[in-house]
Amino acid sequence: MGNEFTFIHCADLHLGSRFKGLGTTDRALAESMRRSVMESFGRIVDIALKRHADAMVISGDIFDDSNELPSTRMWFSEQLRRLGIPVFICRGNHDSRTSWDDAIPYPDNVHEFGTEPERFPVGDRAEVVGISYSTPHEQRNLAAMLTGSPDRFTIGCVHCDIDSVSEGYSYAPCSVGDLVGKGVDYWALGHIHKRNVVSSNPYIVYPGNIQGRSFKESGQKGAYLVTVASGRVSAMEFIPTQTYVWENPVVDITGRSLTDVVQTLSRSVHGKTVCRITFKGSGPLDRMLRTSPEEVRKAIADSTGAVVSEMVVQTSPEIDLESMAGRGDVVSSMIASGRRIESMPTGEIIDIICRNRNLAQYRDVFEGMTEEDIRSLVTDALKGCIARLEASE
Ligand SMILES: [Mn+2]
Repeated sequence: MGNEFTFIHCADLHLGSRFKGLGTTDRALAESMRRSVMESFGRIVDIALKRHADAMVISGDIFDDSNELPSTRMWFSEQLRRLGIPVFICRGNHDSRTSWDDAIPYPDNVHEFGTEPERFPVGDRAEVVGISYSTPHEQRNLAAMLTGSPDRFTIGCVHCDIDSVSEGYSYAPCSVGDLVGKGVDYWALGHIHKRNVVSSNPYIVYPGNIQGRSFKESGQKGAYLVTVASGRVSAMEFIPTQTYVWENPVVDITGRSLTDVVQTLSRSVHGKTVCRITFKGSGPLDRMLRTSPEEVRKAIADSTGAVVSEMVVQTSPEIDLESMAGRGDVVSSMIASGRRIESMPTGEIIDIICRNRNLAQYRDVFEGMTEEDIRSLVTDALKGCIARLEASE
């Protein structure tokens, strides 16, 4: 090994995941989703080979519990054999012991950490220290049990829950303080599915899982390629490898046609995106969203190529003050008060606005506005009040 050394860090593969939350009746899509997790890991292996990585570190949750079948372990094992370089694995809370563990061994290039700290050299200037879960609900502070050698670049491989970024499953709990000053240069962590470089001195990294499986796991997913030169991290590159990206776009329909909305969405979603779209605001599109949502869904899907898995409609109809004014209810008296304020001299309107203490400090701003703008502020406020009132009914 030369002066430079590179390794791939990934975690939370959850091979075998079944996407229970996906609301689709499309069987081909469901099957393609199921394959996506393995595809993503296959791409990570491809990248490691193409970029000539010297090692791979996989920080736990290789399998997805009961979804692990002998065939899944066999497939994983074959991928590691294809990879050929040293691979370091620790077990996490989802890696239950199975009766076929021993019958389907990993190839010789793989080192799986035991339930007490272990240390493996990589070349003559680097090492990997690590430890595996001894039980799914591990309560030991595993990270605190690991230390690095001062004369080597040390990678710490552990599946643990740092309290400050926890997603609520506090297995192998620890704090950032447990990881600093331990002689470990790069903490290759797993457990938190959201990608997060918690610190860069030392490096404390959660690469996130490798394929989103629900709307909670949105955005790009993949692995880090880390380059070490002269005993320090000299480059870190996140490489997305997912097949599907889950996204939660929010669209405001106010003053916009379906074509406008589709155009806006096509900037953020595309083929291989699974999206849950939340519609907000008020306008004519509200009616279509409520009476023929399938048409809206189809227009978006056809134009962007995305899988529109869910649509959350939080819109209200367009406020037509003219027709509402004659209803003889609370809304029409609200409109009457609004109209009264609108017809006042602008100075008096500003006085009314500035009765609100937070707004009073912006009196200069209001006084600098044109008469037309001041009056439309009143109209907008009125429409906003009515929209909220109508939505709450
Ligand atoms: Mn996990």
